Amino acid sequence: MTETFETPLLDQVKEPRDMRDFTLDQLIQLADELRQETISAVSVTGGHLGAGLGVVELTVALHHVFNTPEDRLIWDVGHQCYPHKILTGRRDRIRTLRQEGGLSGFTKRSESPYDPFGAAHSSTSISAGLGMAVGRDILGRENNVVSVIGDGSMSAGMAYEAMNNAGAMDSRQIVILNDNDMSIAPPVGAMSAYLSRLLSGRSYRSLREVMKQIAARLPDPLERTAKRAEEFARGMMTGGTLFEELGFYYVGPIDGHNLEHLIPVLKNARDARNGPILIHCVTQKGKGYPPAEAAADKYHGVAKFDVITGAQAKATPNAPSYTKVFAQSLLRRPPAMRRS
Ligand SMILES: Cc1ncc(C[n+]2csc(CCOP(=O)(O)OP(=O)(O)O)c2C)c(N)n1
Repeated sequence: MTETFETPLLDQVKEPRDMRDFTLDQLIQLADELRQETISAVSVTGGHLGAGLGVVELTVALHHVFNTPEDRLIWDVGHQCYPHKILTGRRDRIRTLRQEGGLSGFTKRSESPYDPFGAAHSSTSISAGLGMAVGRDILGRENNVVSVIGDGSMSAGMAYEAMNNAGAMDSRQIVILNDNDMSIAPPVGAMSAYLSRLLSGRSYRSLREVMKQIAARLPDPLERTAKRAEEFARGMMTGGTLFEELGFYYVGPIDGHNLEHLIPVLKNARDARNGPILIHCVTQKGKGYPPAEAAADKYHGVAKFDVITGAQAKATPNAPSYTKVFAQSLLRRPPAMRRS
């Protein structure tokens, strides 16, 4: 069974420029409509749901604040990009997700100029963003580069290789750490424990605190006042974060579902003129859809489902698994092609 819903604001957004002048109230309503549309689409296609629901507000805020596609927006893994696809000219095809001839379930460069980086592998977005930032600097351009990476993906080696280089090169780049305390399943390991400690030591920062913190990165003439603000803000912190030690300017944690907070923080990050910035956003995977919020895996990947009950379609009995078909197809290849 499906739910009917109205989407008067989403209907007006063919591309992100259509929402750049929206008021805060309109953006909040747009996020609600976008969430409904995402749930509705995935209920008929199946696919990744929880991650996309967790970044609905972030997606709205990013496309509102940044001049995409000129500003590059890179989604790590890309499995959370369905709301992004809906806002970037692909709403009419969103119910073809992952179908033959339809939209990809990940970001895909050939699909849209709003997808500057094709993904599916995790943990590559900071590295890709750094490459784009350095390229931009060489070409003397001004566009922003924003990478959104989850806490799960932040635990892989490539993210650290990228931060190692980003901190040293000091290129202007924004990284948003989307911390929902979930990977495909609940996360394990030292990084997850570290982020939990970071959060428990610092409740959400108030908007005022975060603005003071980030003001230090704004260009002159604000700089002198900002420097004092920075000292004030830093004095309240419990010590350097890992990200600061690696050369990032750390901002947060902030509530990634609160557009009133997200928008000014993103605007300030956009207008900051130097170095890499990491904005620590706290979100909830599956946000706004009770069956997803209640599920142990937060509906990371789902079959088609009933929107009202959340019940997922059962797998077709005896249907072969993807990996089995893949393995059998490899085995059917002539022996010469099997040698690597
Ligand atoms: C190199 C690589 N390893 C493993 C995976 C499987 N995988 C898909 S999503 C994901 C992590 C998801 O966690 P997170 O980055 O926190 O994003 P969230 O889904 O919570 O938004 C992983 C490990 C992958 N896509 N690529």
